[in-house]
Amino acid sequence: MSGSEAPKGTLVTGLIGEDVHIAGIRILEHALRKAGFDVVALGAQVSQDEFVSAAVESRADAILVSSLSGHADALLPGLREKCDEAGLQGIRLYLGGQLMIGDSRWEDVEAKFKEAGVDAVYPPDVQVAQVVADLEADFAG
Ligand code: B12
Repeated sequence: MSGSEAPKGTLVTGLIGEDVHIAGIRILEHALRKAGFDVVALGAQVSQDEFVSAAVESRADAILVSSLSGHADALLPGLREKCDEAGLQGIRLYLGGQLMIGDSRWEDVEAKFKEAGVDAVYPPDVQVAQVVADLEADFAG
C-alpha cells in the first residue's frame, strides 16, 4: 500500500489467554499489512479486556483472535458481550488456530464458536492467502 492510500480496515490481533504460540498470527499480521490493512498487534497472552480496549482505542473494524493452546472453549465465550458493552456492536470477530480438541468434528467446533458470536472460524490448515482474501471481501466498500 502506498502512504496516501486509506487502509482497507483496522484489525486488532492477538493470542487469547495464556497462549504463546505466536508464529501463525505473526505471519497473518505481515500478510494483512502487506495487503493494506492497519494491524494493531497485541502479541501473546492477551485478555478479553485487552482485546476490547485496543479495539475501542483504535476504532477497529475487526478483532482476530488466535488460540492454539486448546483452551478457546473457555477463553472465547463472553468476548462478543464485552464488545457490545464497550460500544463495539457489529465489530467482526475472527477466530483461528488449533481449535479442535480430541475427536471433535470441525462442523461442531465451527458451530459452537459461531454461537458464541464469532463471525468466521478457521481451521489450522487455512492458507494465509485465503484469510487475506476473506477479509478483503468482508471489508470491500
Ligand atoms: C511451536 C509450538 C510450541 C512452542 C511455541 C513457540 C512460540 N512462542 O510460538 C512452545 C514450545 C512454547 C509450545 C508450548 C506449548 N504447547 Co505447543 N505447539 C507448537 C506447535 C508444534 C507448532 C505451532 C506453530 O507455530 N505452528 C505454525 C503456525 C504457522 O501455524 P498456526 O499457528 O496454526 O497458524 C496458522 C493457522 O492456524 C492460522 N491461524 C492462527 N491463528 C489464527 C487466527 C485467525 C483469526 C485466523 C483467521 C487464522 C489463524 O493461520 C496460520 C497460518 O497458516 C503446535 C503443533 C501444531 N502443529 O500446531 C503445538 C501445539 C499448539 N502445542 C500444544 C500444547 C499442548 C502446548 C503446551 C500446553 C505444552 C505444555 N504442556 O507446556 C504449551 C503451551 C504454552 C502456552 N502457554 O501457550 C498443543 C495444543 C493442543 C490443542 N490445541 O488441543 C499443540 C497442537 C501440539 C499437540 N498436537 O498437542 N508449543
